[in-house]
Formats: sequence, structure tokens, C-alpha cells
Amino acid sequence: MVSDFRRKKLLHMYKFLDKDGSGTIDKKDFQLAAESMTKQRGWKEGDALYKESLDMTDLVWNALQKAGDANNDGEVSADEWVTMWDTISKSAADREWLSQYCKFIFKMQDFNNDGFIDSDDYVAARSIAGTSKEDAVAAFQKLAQGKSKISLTDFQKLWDEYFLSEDPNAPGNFIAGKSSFD
Ligand SMILES: [Ca+2]
Ligand SMILES: [Ca+2]
Ligand SMILES: [Ca+2]
Repeated sequence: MVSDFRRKKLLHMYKFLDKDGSGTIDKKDFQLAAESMTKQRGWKEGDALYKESLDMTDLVWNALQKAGDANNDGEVSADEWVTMWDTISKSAADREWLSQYCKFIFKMQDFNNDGFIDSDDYVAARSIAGTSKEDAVAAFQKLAQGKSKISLTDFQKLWDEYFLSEDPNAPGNFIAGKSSFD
């Protein structure tokens, strides 16, 4: 059973992923996300990072569809999404794609490409998603827990907390830039 708090967290991320606002998540949303991301970062066709973004988008969508699209209609509905995370938290389901997804998001947020996410990286990354600088700085401080930068190992832990933890005080709740989901 997913708690009310965790359901709100999951649905917050769901809305964020529903790029065309259709109310469900499908391959097109992931393509739109990849397009806007590569545009923001200035990666063009032929660049290694451009190709990596598109490949990763394909990999993540295919894995997400396999894990979450229970009725196999090509979309992951909000109910399917929540059920999928409930299943993942309870079973030894295939988490390899999640860890690859996590690494990819980490890389996307590491703007200066030094292998860590610092406050400046995080503010820049969140501004693309519409988070104000003030909120992003505050969220970074919660995520980093006193450190000046977040390593991939730290990030992986925060990432798991966002999706899997029922604890309203878990630092990972701030991964989407805020911790209140009402
Ligand atoms: Ca959609
Ligand atoms: Ca479905
Ligand atoms: Ca960095």
C-alpha cells in the first residue's frame, strides 16, 4: 500500500513527466523531454551527448513501459505508475534501468560536467523545469545535507528515497525542487 504522502510525490513526478499535458505518460512525452533538454544544453545532431540523450530516452521509456504499462496500451496511466512503484518497493524487480535513469538524470544536472552536482548546477537544472532560484537553492541545501556538492552515490540514495520512501523527512523528497506535494 502506498501512503497518501508517497502517492502525492509520485503523482507530482508523473505530472512533470507528462510533457504534453495529455494526462498520461507515453513515448511522446519522453521524446519531447529529450528534445527540450538537448535544445537547452545546445547539443546538436551528431554530438555524442545528443545521441546519448536520445538513446537513454528510448531505453528508459521502453523499460518503464515494460515495468508499468500493465494493460499494454502504449501508455502508463497514473494508476499504473503508482502501482509500478509499489511493486518495485516490495519486490526484487529489475532495477537496472532505474539506476541507469538515475545516472542519466545526474549527468543532465551536472552542468559543468565535473562529476558532481553543486548548487549552481542544481539551480541551472531546476530553472529549466521552472523552479525559482530561491526554491532551488533551498532544495539543494536539503539534498546536500551540509555538503557543498552531491556525488553520484549520494544522488542514487536521494533518488531511491524520492520514489520509494514513505518518510516525509527524507532528504530525497526534495529531488523535484520541493517537498510539499499538496
Ligand atoms: Ca502525455
Ligand atoms: Ca497502460
Ligand atoms: Ca558539476
